[in-house]
Parts: sequence; structure tokens; C-alpha cells
Amino acid sequence: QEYTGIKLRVLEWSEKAKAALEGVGALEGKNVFLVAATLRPETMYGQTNCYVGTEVKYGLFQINESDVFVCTYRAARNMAFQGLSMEHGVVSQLFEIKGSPLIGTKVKAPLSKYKFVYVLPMENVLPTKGTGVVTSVPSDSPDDYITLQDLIKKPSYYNIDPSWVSGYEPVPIIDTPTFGDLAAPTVCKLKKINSQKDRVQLAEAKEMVYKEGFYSGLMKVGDFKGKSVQEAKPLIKDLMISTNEAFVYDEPENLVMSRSG
Ligand code: ZZB
Repeated sequence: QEYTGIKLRVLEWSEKAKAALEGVGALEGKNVFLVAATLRPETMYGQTNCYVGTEVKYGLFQINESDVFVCTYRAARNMAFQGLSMEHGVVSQLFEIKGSPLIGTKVKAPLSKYKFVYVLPMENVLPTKGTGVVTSVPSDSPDDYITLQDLIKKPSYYNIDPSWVSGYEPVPIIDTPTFGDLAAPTVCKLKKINSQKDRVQLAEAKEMVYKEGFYSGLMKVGDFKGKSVQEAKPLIKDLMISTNEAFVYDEPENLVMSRSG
């Protein structure tokens, strides 16, 4: 499975992350990124936040002289065999941290119209898939949309500051004939999905939105405005790779839970 790794640069750690990372000298002068694995690079214009699993274990990994990546150990190990480590096949972990203290960290999401976005909790983050970090596009991902609605409705239950979700409206980025330019919210409403716990309906909604966007979607914004999603996808991926905001991340097939199997 070939993913695009998206580099979300840490602008300011949450208070808890700050406290936990105090004294990790190796971070000084380094650019630290939460790295998300996506199959939809063309949707990066619509990023409104970033999700981690509160109980998922993450590491800070030295990737090269300048960059430190936050992701699961599993992903860092795969990366170490793909030219993303100081020494081939060798993982250099600087620190280990759970998702929960990362919540509230401010990051810069490439191509997003929002100057910065927040790291937020999602219940359905799989530690065994991608990097364990999920970048959120509520306009085109039903899971992302409904999770954001959960957080807006119950900030104290989810232990977040309401300001981390307020003002981060889904961004219309892809026009579709059947579901309009906010396909995920539209399908969530059509199917009366109430929360991120509605797993079966969410899987169906994802399939519907995925197909509609891929086969009939047109880009509404950005550098390839007017082009079809199919045409724009590789172009936007290459654009972000050329600006060093993204990279190719391959995941060994047999370890992946993917749509194509
Ligand atoms: C941005 C995005 C925008 C995504 C969208 C989807 C959609 P699949 O097809 O089942 O393989 N993802 C990545 N890693 C994880 C993880 N560890 N746990 C949970 N979700 C994860 O799913 C690939 C997608 O699953 C990835 O692409 C990522 O979300 C998420 F508009 O990135 B995507 C209709 C889907 N739309």
C-alpha cells in the first residue's frame, strides 16, 4: 500500500507535551513533525485538525540531521528501510509518548487554509495502520467529520479546550454531482450518523464518499482547480513532495488493513 506521508510541523506543544519533553535536548534546533499517512493527498487543502489515539504509543524519531517525526514505532521501522532514518534499517527513537499528552498541540498543516490546526483525539485510530497519526479532512472524510462534531458537542467529555475546534469549519474543496461540495457532512446527514461510535454506517459512508469523490469529483480550490480528482491526485502529491512537505511511505501489504485488501 503506497501512502503519502504528510508533514505537520509542530508550532507549539501542548502544556502536557511540553512538560514531558522538557530535557529532551536532542530536539533543540530540530523541526518536529507529526506525520500522517493518507491515500487522499488532493484533500490536503481541507485539513482542519489532526487526530491521534489517546492510548496509542508514539515515538519521536530522528529521521535526518534536521527532522524529527512523531509516529508509531512500527511506521518508523518501515521508514528506516525506505531512506527515512539516519542509518539504513536502524530506528533512532529519542522519546516515547502516548497520544493523550499530544492533544492540544498546534501544528502547521500543508496546503490548509488555516494558519495552524490542533491535535485532537479520535477513538477509531488504528495503531496498526499508516503512521497512527491521521490528518483530518471533514469535508471529504465521514470519520473526520463526525469525530469533529463529537468534539464540538462534548469538549469536556473528550477533555479538550472548545477553542481547539471552534472556527474550524469543513472547507469545500471538491465538487461532486451527487453530494455537492461537502460530501462527507452531506452523507453523514443522509445516513443519520450520530457519532464516531456508529462504525458500520461510517464504513458505508466512507465507501460512498470515496467513490463519488474519486470518479466524479472536481477540484474547487488550489493549484489544480478545475481538474478532476483523478488527475489532480498525483500532481498535488508531487507538489508537496517537491516542497518537502510530504514523502512516499510504503506499507508492507500483508500488514495493512486496507480497502483493497
Ligand atoms: C486524509 C483523508 C481525506 C482520508 C479524505 C480519507 C478521506 P482506507 O481507505 O481504509 O485504507 N487513516 C490513515 N491511518 C489511519 C489510522 N491509523 N487509523 C484510522 N484511520 C487512518 O483508509 C485510508 C484513510 O484512513 C487515510 O486517508 C486516512 O484518512 C485514514 F477525504 O487521509 B485519509 C472517504 C475517505 N476520505
